[in-house]
Amino acid sequence: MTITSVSMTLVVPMYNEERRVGDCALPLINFVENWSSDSRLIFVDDGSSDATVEKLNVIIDESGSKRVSVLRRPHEGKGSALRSGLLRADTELAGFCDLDLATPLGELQRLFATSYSHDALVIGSRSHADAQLLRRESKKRELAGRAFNRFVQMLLCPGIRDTQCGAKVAPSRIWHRILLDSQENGFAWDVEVIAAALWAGIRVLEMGVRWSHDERSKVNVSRDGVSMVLAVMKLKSRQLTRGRSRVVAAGP
Ligand SMILES: Nc1nc2c(ncn2[C@@H]2O[C@H](COP(=O)(O)OP(=O)(O)O)[C@@H](O)[C@H]2O)c(=O)[nH]1
Ligand SMILES: [Mg+2]
Repeated sequence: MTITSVSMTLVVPMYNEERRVGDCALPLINFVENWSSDSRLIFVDDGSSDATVEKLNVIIDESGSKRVSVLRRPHEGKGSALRSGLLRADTELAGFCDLDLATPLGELQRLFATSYSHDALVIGSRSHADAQLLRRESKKRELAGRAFNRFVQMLLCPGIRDTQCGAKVAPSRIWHRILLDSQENGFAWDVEVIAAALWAGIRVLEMGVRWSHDERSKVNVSRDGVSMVLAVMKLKSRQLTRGRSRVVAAGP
């Protein structure tokens, strides 16, 4: 059996991507076309104010694919976009990747295969010994990423060395379970879902991937870094509150 005979949903978040969508949409469509016939590709547009959706619709029409949908939503953030896409998955497996294909599609396929064979949330990692960084981020971004990870490991996700790589896969059943309680709309959403999985006793596997940074990133280290740190603190306080109610519910 090959992994592509399994059904999957691939979610791709987009925000003002008119410059990149032309290069990346067709490889994504072709990738999903190669999987079982009930597989789906969902582009979630997070209220782009440029021509992202118009350009994407032309590419989808030209491809002739019947597996692709575009979900348009008001601008709320990457986490909110991913949650709404993944909650629509009714296939065996579901996952997401960044539009710029920073994690190549071959690597994504490995994540799908491992998730299926291990019934786990499988997360791509740039900090695992097996990772291969083809084009690295700037020193400043790498340092900020490392500091953020130390903080996240201390508070919520011990042992997870990279929560932020934009490629994660799980059986849809697992996504539905860990997204039940999800509230984080921004870039800290990845931390929220990993922490929720660990909390629920779901297996989380970190897999080194080949990865390539695209300079046209929209993530701003200073602006987004501060809001991510604040979001992680909020997640921790929610977890502490839930921990207390768990103890009370268990009773003496
Ligand atoms: N829904 C949503 N997606 C976003 C937002 N910002 C970035 N993205 C998407 O998230 C993915 C990664 O963004 P990118 O700018 O490459 O950031 P990087 O993580 O620094 O490489 C791409 O698919 C973007 O379109 C946002 O505010 N909302
Ligand atoms: Mg990128």
